[in-house]
Amino acid sequence: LGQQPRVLWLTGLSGSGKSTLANLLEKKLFEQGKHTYLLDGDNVRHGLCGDLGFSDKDRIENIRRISEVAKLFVDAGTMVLTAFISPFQTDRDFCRKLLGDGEFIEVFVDTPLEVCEQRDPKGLYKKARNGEIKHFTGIDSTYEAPSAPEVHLTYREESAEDTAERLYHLLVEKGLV
Ligand code: GGZ
Repeated sequence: LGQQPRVLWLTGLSGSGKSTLANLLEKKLFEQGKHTYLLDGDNVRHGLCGDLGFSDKDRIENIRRISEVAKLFVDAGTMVLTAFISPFQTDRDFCRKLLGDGEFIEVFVDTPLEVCEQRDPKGLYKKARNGEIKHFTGIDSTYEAPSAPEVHLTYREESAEDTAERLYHLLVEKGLV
C-alpha cells in the first residue's frame, strides 16, 4: 500500500537541528520504502529563492514559494520534508490551508535559543550579537513558536540520531507516517 503523501514541516530556530533531523528522518522513511523529497536552504535558497534575503517580507515570500512547491510534490505523490525556520505562524498556516486535510504536519523543533546559540555551527549568532548580521531570528527578528503543532519535539541532551529516533516514534505513534 502506498503512503499518503504529506508534508512534514519542521520549524525552529537556526541551529535547532531541523536539517540534521530531516536528513536522518528521511533515511528512516527511505528504509521503509517511502518516496520522499527534502526541501531545505541548500536546495531552495540558492536557486528558487536565490533572490530573497531575510527581511520579514522576503521570509514570507520564501515560505510561500516553498509551500507551493511542497504542494506540487504532494500532488505528484511524494512525501515532503521541509527544514526552514519559517518564523511566522500565518505563513505556516498558509501552507496548511494550501494542502488537504491531514496533509500538513507541523513539527516544532523546540531547541532553546541558548542551546542554538551555544552550538552556533556557522558563527552566525556571534555575528548577530556583534551587529554584523541584522534581522537574525531569535536575536533581532521574531520567531513565533507554533501554537498547535502536530508534533512538539522538546529538547534533550542526546545525539542527533537519538533525537531523530524520538521524532520518528512520535510520528508513528500519532499515525502520521
Ligand atoms: C536567520 C539566517 C539569517 C538571518 C542567514 N536569520 O543555521 P542556518 O543559517 O544554516 O539556517 C539559517 C538559514 C535560514 O533560512 P530559512 O530559509 O530557513 O529562513 S526563513 O524560514 O526565515 O525564511 C541561517 C541562515 O539561513 N541565515 N541570515 N538573518 N537565519
